[in-house]
Amino acid sequence: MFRLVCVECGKTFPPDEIVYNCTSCGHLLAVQYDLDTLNVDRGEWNRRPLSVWRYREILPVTIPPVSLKEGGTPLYHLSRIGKEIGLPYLYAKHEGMNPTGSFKDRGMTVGVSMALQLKKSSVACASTGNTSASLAAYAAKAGIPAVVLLPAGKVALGKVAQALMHGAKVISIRGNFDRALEMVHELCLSHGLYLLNSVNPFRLEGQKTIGFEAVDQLGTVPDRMILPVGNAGNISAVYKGFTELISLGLMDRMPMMTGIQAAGSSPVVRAVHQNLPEVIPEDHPETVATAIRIGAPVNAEKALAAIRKTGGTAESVSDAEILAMQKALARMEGIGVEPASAASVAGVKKLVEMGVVDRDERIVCVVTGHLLKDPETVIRQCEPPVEIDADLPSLLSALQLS
Ligand code: AN7
Repeated sequence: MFRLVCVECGKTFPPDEIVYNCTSCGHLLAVQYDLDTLNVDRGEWNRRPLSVWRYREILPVTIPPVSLKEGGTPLYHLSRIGKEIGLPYLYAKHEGMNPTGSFKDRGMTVGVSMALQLKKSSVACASTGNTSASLAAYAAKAGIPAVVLLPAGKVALGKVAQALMHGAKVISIRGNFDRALEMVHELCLSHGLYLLNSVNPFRLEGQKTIGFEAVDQLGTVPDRMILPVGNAGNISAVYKGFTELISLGLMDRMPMMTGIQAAGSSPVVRAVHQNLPEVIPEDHPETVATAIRIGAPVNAEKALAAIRKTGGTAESVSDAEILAMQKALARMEGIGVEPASAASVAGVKKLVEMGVVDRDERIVCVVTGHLLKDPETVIRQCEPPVEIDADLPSLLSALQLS
């Protein structure tokens, strides 16, 4: 059994009420389970395949889920990059290996399942790209229509391609993501579409399983979890999941939750550094990592709590640092990620150099989306292929061999 509870005033709502914000104070909602009456068996979990649904006792879905086999993503030891920056226990959880190439699939398998469970017949979101790609695919699997709003000209090519091909109604607005989210929220309230942005507490339930899997794969609790932050939903989700495992007696300590933003779009970092009670939105966020080009993160209050209660921190990285780490991951580790994802690893490098992170920490960086999401940014950074005549002397000459 579960209910929705306001994170600010504690007002509760029944599990089948369609509500995205507290009707009393307007703050965010979270899913709350009766953990002390839950019968969770660690051995039983370990016998199930590594996936979102391994942890179904602490997920809200009671119907057969809408699933494309999400989760179960690889955890890689970053041996070369770790050696270079002086961290022997540095790992990357590659969420780009999900069905549509990002961690959003964990949220959407739960969110779209909940749409059906709540008898909703259409879904919608605003997106910097990955959410729209994922929603389009899961709505297709569920057999219901999806509407997605994108900031015109600011969504990576692969993501738009996915949303279009999976059959969503794709609308580009002449405005940024933050405005698109306001618009789709209003549309959902007035016209009854089911809103699947991360303000929807059920979506975050799916995403918390990133942390569960990381602990299971590592065989121990990491000292620190590092995530790129846009809307701040994912870092909030992973923290919430950990609090549940601790309540269930399945985890004995809390990792330091650490968020990384792009320098041109870093309201959460500013709030942490200046110890502000809440985030001050940025009107004109800008970064090459378009996935996290977000000025008014809707989950900021949850993320600030996660960072502060765990002794974590937040830091920003420049676009140049992001792109350099994207290339390092690709060339030194064989791991292909999109720019926003590289922010988490670029961030840990900076935090080590600043002396904030200890060298003996066991650290899991979540890399959130696949390299192929944003081919245009890749092409801009790499030398184009050398074109030659189709004969061996030309090949040898191109390779500078004699
Ligand atoms: C690759 O798709 O917000 O802090 O609309 O695509 O939970 O927002 C994407 C966010 C990190 C940030 N990495 O996660 C969207 C969207 C990638 C992302 C984030 C996003 P949150």
